[in-house]
Amino acid sequence: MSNSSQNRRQFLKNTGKAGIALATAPFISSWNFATSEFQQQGLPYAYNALEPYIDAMTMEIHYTKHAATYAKNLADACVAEKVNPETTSLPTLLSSISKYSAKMRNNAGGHFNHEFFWKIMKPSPATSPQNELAEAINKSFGSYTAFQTAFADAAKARFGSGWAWLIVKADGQLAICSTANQDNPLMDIAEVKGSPIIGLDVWEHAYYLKYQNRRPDYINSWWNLVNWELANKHFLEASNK
Ligand code: MN3
Repeated sequence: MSNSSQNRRQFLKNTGKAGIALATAPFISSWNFATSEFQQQGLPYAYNALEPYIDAMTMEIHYTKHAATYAKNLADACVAEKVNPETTSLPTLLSSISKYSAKMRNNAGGHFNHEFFWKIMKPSPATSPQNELAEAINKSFGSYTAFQTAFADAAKARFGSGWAWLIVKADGQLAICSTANQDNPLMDIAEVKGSPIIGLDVWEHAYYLKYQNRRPDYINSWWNLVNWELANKHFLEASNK
């Protein structure tokens, strides 16, 4: 048995004890979503695991109320609009979201975005981008610091509720963008399209209890949580490396 599968088995055993279900596959592996990925997956860490940067109460409400509601409403919309999760992948649905209702758009986006968000954070991650992604960030933005500034600017400038993203575009280039509400760069209606590498929720529900109106402080803290190992996997998959 390989080390990683041993670690995974041990992790599943541990999280099983804690009563937490865990997604069984890397999140965007081949962009091939199983039926279950239309449903809310377990958080891969405890509500308080991202302290002090994101507080436990925010995580609990965000996961059990906000995100759970997107998943439930997505299921309802799939029934009403005859989308079969057994034959359609979530990214495929997002890529033709303009053909569906606002309810489908908001909740398919909301569900995808939050599942992505939980996994792109982890306690005590690497402190900067890794390997191929680090190289690509330096090439595209000059340095990690310059990238952080540009990403934070996009997150701060998103008026109202939405998300900031680092994506790989179809031409293989990295880009920073932001989307309103629960839209994302996989949607055919997105202004800037591409595959998400990292994404930050800048809805007030994601930070208000701890940071109130100080969105820039939340953004600044968030760098302490970015799962750069997973971000690099997203980058390699999205750019076919
Ligand atoms: Mn949210």
